[in-house]
Amino acid sequence: MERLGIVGLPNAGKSALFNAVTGGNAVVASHPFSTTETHVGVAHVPDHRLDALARMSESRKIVHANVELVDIAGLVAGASTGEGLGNRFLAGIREVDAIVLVLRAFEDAEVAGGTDPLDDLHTLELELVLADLASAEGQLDRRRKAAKADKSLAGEAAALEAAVETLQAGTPVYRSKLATDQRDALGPFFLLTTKPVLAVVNLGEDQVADADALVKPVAAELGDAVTAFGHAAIEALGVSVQLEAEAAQLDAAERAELLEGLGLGEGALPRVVRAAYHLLGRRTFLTTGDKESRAWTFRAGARAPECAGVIHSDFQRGFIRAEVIRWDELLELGSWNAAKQAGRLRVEGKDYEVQDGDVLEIRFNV
Ligand SMILES: Nc1nc2c(ncn2[C@@H]2O[C@H](COP(=O)(O)OP(=O)(O)O)[C@@H](O)[C@H]2O)c(=O)[nH]1
Ligand SMILES: [Mg+2]
Repeated sequence: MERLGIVGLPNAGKSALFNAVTGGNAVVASHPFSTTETHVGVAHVPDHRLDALARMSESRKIVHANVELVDIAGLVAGASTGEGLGNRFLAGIREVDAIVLVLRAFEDAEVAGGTDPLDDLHTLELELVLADLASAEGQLDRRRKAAKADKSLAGEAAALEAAVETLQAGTPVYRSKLATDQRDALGPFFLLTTKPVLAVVNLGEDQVADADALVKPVAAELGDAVTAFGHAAIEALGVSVQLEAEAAQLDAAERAELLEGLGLGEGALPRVVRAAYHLLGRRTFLTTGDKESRAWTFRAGARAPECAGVIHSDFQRGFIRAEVIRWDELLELGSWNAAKQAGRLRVEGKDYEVQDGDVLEIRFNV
């Protein structure tokens, strides 16, 4: 399962966000090191397509895609040189697939800390950059030597050199000018700022109306890096974490009423999880029937047999073909049988690139 690491300064609202998204119970408190150990929880990826198909099929069970969330404490200014919990947060960040930066905007005299999300961003980035710089510089000599002995390693060494230059200028790799193939070549070095980033600007209830004005400068600063798949590697969202955490405690109808009343639609928490899922290059295909409707996670660009293997390795090994239809076409036709009779199920072979929102049935033989 993909892991998202929540990173931010003390009191930015990391644990509150973690709890709101996972329904977990990380300690939420207004002092810097209340969370000295890392909490891990699982969040559903909300998906209205799945809900609609489950209603259509009258499924007895609905299974969402999931992501793992980690509440990583301990990042303070100077952490890379031993302040606070020192470098301990770094190990936590190395293990995640994407970083969720929580940047505080909410104002509350009782809760220590600054309230300018750009200040938070710069402080966090500096610590991440310093950590990466130490790590990248530490590996450079060895890589240069290795590249001299083996020319096929030259690309890797050159990418590392470019990264060191970027980091020395104080710029995280995710918003450097490095080309996509150079970024890919940095994979083996396990840097922190090569990971996709979702910035969550934590708004006070009274700031929700000004969300755009508070989020825009952060989005502009982060830039618009794209991944090897050509989709955004960086995104910024405004969320009133506390408000949404309170809403998350209510039952569905009350929650919808509260959020609608504030002009927040379905709320921002589903968007946070979905945005992160997409930054990771993850996509969803669906299966539906009276027993269950289910969202399955696959890698953007994967072909039908690989996707079949997500359901069961036998499906991949013995893959014959897939019957495919887009979720909204299926919904319109009303049932799998109706789609079949109308001749609307496409028959796709081994080379078919599965699309986000496809509904599949796999034919296999082992
Ligand atoms: N007023 C207000 N307080 C918040 C908000 N989000 C978090 N807090 C409070 O800020 C304090 C620190 O939150 P916490 O999630 O523990 O921060 P962490 O240190 O980043 O994990 C707690 O007292 C929260 O109740 C918010 O949106 N508005
Ligand atoms: Mg915390």
